[in-house]
Amino acid sequence: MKSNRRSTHPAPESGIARLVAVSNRLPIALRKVGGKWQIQPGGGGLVTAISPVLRHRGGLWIGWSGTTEEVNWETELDGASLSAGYTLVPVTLTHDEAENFYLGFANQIIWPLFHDLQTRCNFEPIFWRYYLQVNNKYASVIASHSQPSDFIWVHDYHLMTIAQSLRALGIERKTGFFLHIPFPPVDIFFRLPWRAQILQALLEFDILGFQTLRDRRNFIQCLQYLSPSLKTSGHGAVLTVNIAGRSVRIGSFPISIDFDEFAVHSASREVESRVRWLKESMLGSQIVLGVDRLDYTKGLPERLNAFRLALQNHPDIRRRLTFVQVVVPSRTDVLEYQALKAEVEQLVGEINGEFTTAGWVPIHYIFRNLQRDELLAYYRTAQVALVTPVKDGMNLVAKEYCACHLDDDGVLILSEFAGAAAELQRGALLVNPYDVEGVAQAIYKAFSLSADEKRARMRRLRDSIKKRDIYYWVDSYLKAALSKKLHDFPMVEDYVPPILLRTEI
Ligand code: GDG
Repeated sequence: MKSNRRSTHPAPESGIARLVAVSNRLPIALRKVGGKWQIQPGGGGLVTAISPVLRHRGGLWIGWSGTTEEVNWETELDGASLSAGYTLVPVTLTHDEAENFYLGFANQIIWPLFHDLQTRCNFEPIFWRYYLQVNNKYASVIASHSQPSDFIWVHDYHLMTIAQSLRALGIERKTGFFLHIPFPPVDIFFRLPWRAQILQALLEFDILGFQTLRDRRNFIQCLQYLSPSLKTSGHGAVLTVNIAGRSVRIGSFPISIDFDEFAVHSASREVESRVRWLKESMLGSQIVLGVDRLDYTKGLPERLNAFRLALQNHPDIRRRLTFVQVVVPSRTDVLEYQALKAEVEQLVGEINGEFTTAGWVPIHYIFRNLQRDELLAYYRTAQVALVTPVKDGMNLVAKEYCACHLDDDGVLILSEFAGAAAELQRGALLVNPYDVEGVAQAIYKAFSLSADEKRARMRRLRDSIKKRDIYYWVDSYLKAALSKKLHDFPMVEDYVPPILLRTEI
């Protein structure tokens, strides 16, 4: 790997580490329109979570731009760095790497396996070789753009072997890993042909973070299966394991949202006017809302079948409830996702065909990325949110919905298999997403709850999300990793991200 320039931006204060976030994708989306690249802010939970943390703190974000085409990064990403408030450093991937590492190992093996859907896995050996190759590539970029005092915070399942790659390069850095998706139980994880290599590679990080105690427990059980004498010490959210002469901290850090920002933005004039318009156009019908990326983990067909059953079993809710399902396009070039889209659209068509009457269409299906104001207006207007993934690391939509319910109204129906259920079980109506009858009953129950009970539940939900917001998440992770808090990474007054650092691999 060659790099023609090295980072010139110093750590904000000597002895205080900068944050270097590393993830599969940079927090932007590049799209070619009429032969020119356009940059848009990226979507997804990770971007929502990390951007406020790096902004104006002199941090770096290292990741892939999402394209394998030639791009003049110096002109394209510099502007993006400026508007992001921190420096973006691209990792370039070849077509074969994107195919075998990203679409292959990450999306055809780890994603389904870690969501307990092992029958969807394609354990193709070549994928593994590319996974290691691309992780090595990221490690080389980290090596040339970071300093020994930096804290390298690696995100998610695409990059589980980076710490091992850094060590192989002889680079000593303090490293942390956070897994945004679930960690599966031992009997599922052990189907992975490279299970021992992945566990060993993860243990090269100084700290490993999981979304919930369930995920942390699954991970430790996998370690103990391979190494039965392994002992953990400590108690509470963060444990320590001593293995092969190293001490690794293993914690549970439920990710969250910028609660106050959602609350303030959802009360803005723009959102208010959209809320009024939505209410008028619903003609008195209440909204049940689903917002999901197009993904088979989100339980979309099961949810639609449950709504159909609710309409069949409870004719009194017809015309009085309208299900608005927002599906955000994702991985639409993958056959499996095209099949899921077709299945969802067929179900929507069938249900609408069966129940539509003059002036009322039971399901409003939106297949596109909504503008933020529009999304927040839906959150605010919906009387019920239906968040029923078959498995989910956390699910930020559940938390965002509650943050926007300023009047403490609204009911959250939440899958017990979403990581968020651990924190939100006292206020939400918990359901098993596979139990279509149970979800249908929950929809009816949400519709029939008294105003007092709705308010009491929503207050509980909002209190708990506000108390443990995104800043609490970052602080708890950094405290466990470095005995520091977010504020120990000082805000840099008038910070302007430096010229983008071009990397040649
Ligand atoms: C992964 C894990 C974990 C959705 N539709 C629109 C839109 N969104 C935003 C939401 C939310 C984000 O996308 C989705 O976050 P989730 O957490 O629900 O799901 P994943 O993308 O699968 O995220 C997940 C997360 O990482 C964080 O650790 O919770 O379990 O799978 O922020 O607001 N945003 C806009 N328009 C839309 O139409 N603007």
